[in-house]
Amino acid sequence: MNHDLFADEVPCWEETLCPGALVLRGQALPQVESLLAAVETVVAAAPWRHLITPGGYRMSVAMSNCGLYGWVSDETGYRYDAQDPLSGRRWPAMPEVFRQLAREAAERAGFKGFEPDACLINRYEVGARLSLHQDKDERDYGAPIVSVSLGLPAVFLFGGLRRSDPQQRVALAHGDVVVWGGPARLRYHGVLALKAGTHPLLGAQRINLTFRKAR
Ligand code: MD3
Ligand code: FE
Repeated sequence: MNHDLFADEVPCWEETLCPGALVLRGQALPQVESLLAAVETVVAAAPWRHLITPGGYRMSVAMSNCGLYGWVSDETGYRYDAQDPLSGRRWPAMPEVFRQLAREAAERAGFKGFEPDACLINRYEVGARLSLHQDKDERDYGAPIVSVSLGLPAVFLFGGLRRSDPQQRVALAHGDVVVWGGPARLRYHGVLALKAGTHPLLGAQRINLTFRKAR
């Protein structure tokens, strides 16, 4: 763990969880207000919805997307789609503040020139969880995924390359940014059920942004 204080970077604590997984504690804090305003703009056009898994279950996490592609799930499977199935229209454009934050975080982790074409926005209300999974619907595993946590803290489960590998638990708090790439890119991960609480800006919820290169 080291404390970085370069003139052109947001000061924050860097923690390496494992090779390829870098936590930037508080990296998003200076942009939180613009990020939340941008989330509101996106969900005004592409409202929160609970997707159905191919197995027929309703996800407890509500989702929306912005950018060229959005991650969707239904009875037929998971995919990235250029259209929002609710409206039949393209997803809202990726806000500039999203793009900037993702690019800067990726660069700090050694992925220069990260240009995400998809941002999945997850909303957790109390009790919502994300079971253990891999993110493997993207074309190029050479590109990292950048995640931004806002609102109530969550316990993140970080496993290995096999579902049965042991998992570490990592607390992710408001403003934390994580870059997952290289050897961490295909690790299993999930989020434990969100505990009750009240965040001063977001109330009883957690919002997570994940930036991806889908195509
Ligand atoms: C590790 N979201 O949207 S972000 C997801 O907090 C997802 O909403 C969680 O997992 C959330 O797919 C976790 C952290 C994350 C995202 C992608 C990863 C961790 C990852 C990809 C590979 C390894
Ligand atoms: Fe994931």
